[in-house]
Amino acid sequence: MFTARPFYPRFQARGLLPLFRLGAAMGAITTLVICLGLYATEATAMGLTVTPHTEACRTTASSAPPLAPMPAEANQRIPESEVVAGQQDVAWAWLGSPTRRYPHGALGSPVHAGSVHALVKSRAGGWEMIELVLPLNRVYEDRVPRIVDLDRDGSEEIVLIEADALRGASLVVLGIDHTANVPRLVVRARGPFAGSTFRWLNPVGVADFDGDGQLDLASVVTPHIGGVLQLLHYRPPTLVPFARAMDVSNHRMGALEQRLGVIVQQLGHRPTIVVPDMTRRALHALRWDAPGQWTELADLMPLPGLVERLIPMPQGACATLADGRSLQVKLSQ
Ligand SMILES: [Ca+2]
Ligand SMILES: [Ca+2]
Repeated sequence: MFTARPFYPRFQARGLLPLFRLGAAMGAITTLVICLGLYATEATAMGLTVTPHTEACRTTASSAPPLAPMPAEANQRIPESEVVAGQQDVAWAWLGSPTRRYPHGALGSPVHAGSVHALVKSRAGGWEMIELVLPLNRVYEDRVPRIVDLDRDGSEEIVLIEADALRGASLVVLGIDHTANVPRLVVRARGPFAGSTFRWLNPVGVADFDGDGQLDLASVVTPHIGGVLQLLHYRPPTLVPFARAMDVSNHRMGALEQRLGVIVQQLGHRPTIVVPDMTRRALHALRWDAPGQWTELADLMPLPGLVERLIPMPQGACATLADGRSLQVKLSQ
């Protein structure tokens, strides 16, 4: 068994649920203890517990040293974007070539990336800086390259949001091609486009959601206007959607923060996705069972404020609310 991976490995570096089978959650007793408007003690829905957290949510930094020093060129990355370190054959990856040619402010700025760059290990064992430059009708509408070995062949892939001037955003997986003398960044697989100009999507992470032994991707399509949680198989040259669920959002329009959904892996169970509903005032805990069948492990869990960020914690997540409060979210089954 492998562990579900959030997309940020080292850095920082309703009502309408027609496809859901509410499973064990139906009929569960929800206890909310709210004192004087404060979320004083504990709120419990079946399988999901939310408690105040005394500390600010923090990501756990990797203790592993970088594979190679960060190149100076990474300082030329687009504003407010991340340089991300890999663990196998991608030492670093970052977004470059800032451009305003796709003036969409989903991430708070109309400046997006016209290229992606990576320091990768060559077949000879040295480190090579490589890049992929997009055509003029495309940008990376993203701020963080996600490095993950999706097919577990020892070579890492890079997952990005690429936006087309007419068809909107799609999820794209880049890989390192070694068939030439020097390594090249190439597109390995692409998911469906969101549909039209300025339609966006935001990835959640990777895990084996259907239990076939292969890693899959999870993404929320159009998180600002009726988000749809989509699960996709990695089947180069395509990312093939195989499940969808409504009433979710993992991004606030205009926010730089893209981390608003976590994947919880529990022994003996398929991965569970904890993600806000469209209002971002409640959390879903969703596990895919079979075509057309989801289990919602908890009743929709109300929160005492708008959630702005969800980052992984053991068996759950740390949630940051818009007013700065932190909550500990735990899945108990
Ligand atoms: Ca790979
Ligand atoms: Ca799978």
